[in-house]
Amino acid sequence: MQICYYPGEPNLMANELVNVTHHGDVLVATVNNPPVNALSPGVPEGIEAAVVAARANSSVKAVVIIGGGRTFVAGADIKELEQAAAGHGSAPKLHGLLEQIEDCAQPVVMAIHGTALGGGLEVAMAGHYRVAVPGAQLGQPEVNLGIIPGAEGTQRLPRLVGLAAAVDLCVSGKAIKAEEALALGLVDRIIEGDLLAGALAFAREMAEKGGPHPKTRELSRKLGSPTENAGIVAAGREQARKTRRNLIAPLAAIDALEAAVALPFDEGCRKEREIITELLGTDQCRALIHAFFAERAVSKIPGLPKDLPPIPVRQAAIVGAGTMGGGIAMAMANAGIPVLLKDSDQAALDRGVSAIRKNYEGSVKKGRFSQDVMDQRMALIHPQLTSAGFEAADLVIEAVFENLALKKQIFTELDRVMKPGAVLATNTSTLDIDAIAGATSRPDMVIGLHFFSPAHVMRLLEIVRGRNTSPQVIATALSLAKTLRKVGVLVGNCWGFVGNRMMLPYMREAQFLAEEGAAPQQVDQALYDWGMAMGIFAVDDMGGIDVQWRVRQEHPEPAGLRSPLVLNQLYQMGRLGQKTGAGWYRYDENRRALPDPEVTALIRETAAKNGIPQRTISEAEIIERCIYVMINEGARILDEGIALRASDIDTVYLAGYGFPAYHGGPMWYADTVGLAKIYRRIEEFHNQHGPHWEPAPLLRRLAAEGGTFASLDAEKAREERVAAN
Ligand code: 3H9
Repeated sequence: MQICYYPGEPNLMANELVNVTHHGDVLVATVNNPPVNALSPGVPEGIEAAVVAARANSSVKAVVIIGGGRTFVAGADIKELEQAAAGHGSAPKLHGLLEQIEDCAQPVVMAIHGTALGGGLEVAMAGHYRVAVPGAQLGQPEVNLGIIPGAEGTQRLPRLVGLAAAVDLCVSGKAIKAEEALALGLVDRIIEGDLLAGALAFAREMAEKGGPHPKTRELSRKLGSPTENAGIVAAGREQARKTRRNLIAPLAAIDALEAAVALPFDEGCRKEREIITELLGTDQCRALIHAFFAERAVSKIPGLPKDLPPIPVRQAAIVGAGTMGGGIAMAMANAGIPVLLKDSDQAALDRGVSAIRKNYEGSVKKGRFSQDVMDQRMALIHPQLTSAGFEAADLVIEAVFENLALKKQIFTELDRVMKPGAVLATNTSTLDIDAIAGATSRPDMVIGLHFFSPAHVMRLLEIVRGRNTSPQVIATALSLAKTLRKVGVLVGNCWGFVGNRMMLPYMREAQFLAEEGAAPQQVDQALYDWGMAMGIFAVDDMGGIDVQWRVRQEHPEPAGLRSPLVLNQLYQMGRLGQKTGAGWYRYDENRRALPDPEVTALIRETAAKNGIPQRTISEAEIIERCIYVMINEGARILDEGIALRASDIDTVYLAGYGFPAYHGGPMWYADTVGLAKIYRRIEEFHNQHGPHWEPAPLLRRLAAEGGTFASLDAEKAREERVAAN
């Protein structure tokens, strides 16, 4: 293999990000920009130089463009887009590169493995042909970042796959496998075995066949008639409004795709450029880019050596086969980890196993996986009444109900049974990890693994570090989160950790709003319209009024602070939420929540008895009080070091609490509104509603300094870099 750097032709020189090699009469350009071969500055230039060189060299009969390392090109460099979204620069312009590729007289073959996403797929579509390994993933995920494909993707994609499939891909942002891409016409051949060898053979075959080779921009066969297209576009818009609620980008993507079928290619490209430029200036785009990097920042733990090897988890054990234990067992089995599922009560164990089976059967029925896969997963879960075999497990997760005395007793027993070096984890959602660790002789091996229900579905895993938890146990928990395809966020030990500690004041404030005159359904509608996945009263009914009641018994408001009044009465009336058919709402036979006049009357009576005046409350006040109360608690959590970064709090809320990603998470949203404004409102609420609105000291300081949570994160990151060097 000869490496050619084109000495003497500096303008055409491929660079260190793109290697050029000659394989006989085929020129191969290999993108080497780890980890994901993003189109960072230098990469488009490198590819273009390689193609220009090929075009000028008559001995080159074909070109193959391929990714080095684990993937083809996973898109534009999102750091560059982040800069553009912040007003520094513009979206990368790839038109020149794409034209060079498409106008090349020799066939240009894109050889895809790993992922061809966003700008990566856009580059690939400018090639005359695309080949891919089985399972390679192709997609236009730009809407997840608040933008649209902006490198002519909205113009080439419908020409290759038709408008309907293009709308589906651009609106959903989903990636499809090479096999589906082949069926759609996005890929020309699947290469089994060595990709480069297959791509070289394909390229020679195409060169032999002779040109002209298909230029995607000139294809029109799949563009459809105006009548057909009008129907597709209308249906797409309806779908986008339903499935991508409140998001601007999916609708904008449809506008650009509509231009592709209605306008000449160049005009369509101009329209696409206008749209992406506009989108890059939106709060939604900045928030979604923040959410992308926030999720990736959680695995960077200051002081935790990167090369610290996690303890391999080859065998797991779980204590408690209830909803949480069963869900965690499924999460383990889904990742291929054998798991012993213990419950000391035969009936509870049977119920747990049958719930797991039912759940898997549902997935098989829906076609999510085959009966074989279900059988394999079931075989990995070993229900049992004793701790037999626990001594061989590398990790045990206790998932019994929230009772400290019981948990301590279980940990004393686990300490006796588990082998040295095993990780002892608790799934507690509120209790003191150090108190639980104190029941063992090895507090360094104890950690909180707070899963969210349903544990095999929800992406968030709060990893709670105790006072003595060892770095290796933390590294193991972070690595386990990745294995389980979850977002593991390391948090400190306090009541409720990050998520539930912020949730409690949020629930409380919603109840105060109801007592002051906003109906539960009005509060819920305002929150839903703002973007929350569910209204808070509906959440309360789903989780169980008894659950919240118990939490409030164990964790009452400090003396002198206002406390919600109606919840106790619902509890006493046996209105425990969805499970009893009534809570804040009444539920019909289809579990549809209906406003209940009985609750309205109960709230009115309670307010009257307690001298709480009733008034009309605006949607804006509902949002401010519900969201700002979380932000205020988040600021305390950050100040106390319970969360490492404001962006970690955002990730907790985005991955586990149905917070809308286009608001970036509570702390990012606070920055967007402006901390001075938020602080002023909190002061007003403090004066109006009492001491539970005491502003957090960190919020006061940042508001006074004109700071933001994001700048605080950036400052910390800088200090950590300095400390690490
Ligand atoms: C686009 O293309 C716009 C175009 O239309 C052109 C407009 C003009 N850029 O996720 P991981 C980093 S928009 C920069 O943990 P995985 C990531 O931050 C883009 N950096 O790996 C992380 O860094 P660190 C469309 C990126 O194996 C590291 O790579 N494309 C980019 O679990 C590893 O990432 C997308 O939206 C990027 N494009 O998953 C794809 N991608 O180690 C976005 C990743 O410092 N990327 N990084 O924390 C992904 O979905 C996943 O990263 C991928 C790999 C599936 C590729």
